[in-house]
Amino acid sequence: MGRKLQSLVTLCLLMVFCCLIPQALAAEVLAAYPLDADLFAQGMEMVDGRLIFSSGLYESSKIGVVDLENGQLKAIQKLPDHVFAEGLTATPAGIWLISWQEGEARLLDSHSLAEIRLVQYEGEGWGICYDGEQLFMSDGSAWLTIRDADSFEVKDRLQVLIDGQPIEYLNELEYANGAIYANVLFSDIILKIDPKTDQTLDVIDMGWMNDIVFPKGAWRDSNAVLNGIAHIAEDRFYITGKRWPKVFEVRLP
Ligand SMILES: [Ca+2]
Repeated sequence: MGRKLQSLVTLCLLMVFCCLIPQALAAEVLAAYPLDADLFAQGMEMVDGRLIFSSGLYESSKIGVVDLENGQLKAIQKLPDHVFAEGLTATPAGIWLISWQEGEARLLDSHSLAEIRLVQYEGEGWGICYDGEQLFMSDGSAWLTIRDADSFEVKDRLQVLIDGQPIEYLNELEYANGAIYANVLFSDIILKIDPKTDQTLDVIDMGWMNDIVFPKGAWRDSNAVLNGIAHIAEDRFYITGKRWPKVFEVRLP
């Protein structure tokens, strides 16, 4: 199946599932903060009260802390020009930051964000999260690779399913309240996944946010898609996207 047809099938499956479950529209915006719209959101996570954010693209990839007062990234650590930064997640040893096609994962100091260690891995890197014991990493497919949080070695894989059907293009991830939240590229949807059963618990449709982020007439970059989930506490999360001018605090089911 071609890539376009695959994404169409994925989208149709998600839309059907959305219609079937009433809680699919239960997200609620609590607050909005400015964000530098040049940033290319790839990973976002709250670490010791700071919103850590990675921004992609070759020659301009970086990681830093979002200043919610002015939307600028501060305490920036730039990545080498050949690296396209992707997702990030914090572990007791430091913050893991992965890359798209370079096979490089960096362990960074949780405070300074300075590089501690570099490891190589096979395949693509899209999103990553940590459940307190192990890492879950997406690569654009329906599979999540489970990795050791210290060595980054592969331990296992799980395939994300809705009614037995694999859901591709899993992107930015976040672990919260016993579930993995996953952005799905080519959609406005966040999946809530049970890592123990591989099954999708909820499909959260965030498409209604498009009119809030980009009101009628507002310029929108062609790359501007939902891609950024960071758990704050309980059911509250920060949500953003690539080239979005705002970060939103929302409640997710
Ligand atoms: Ca995240």
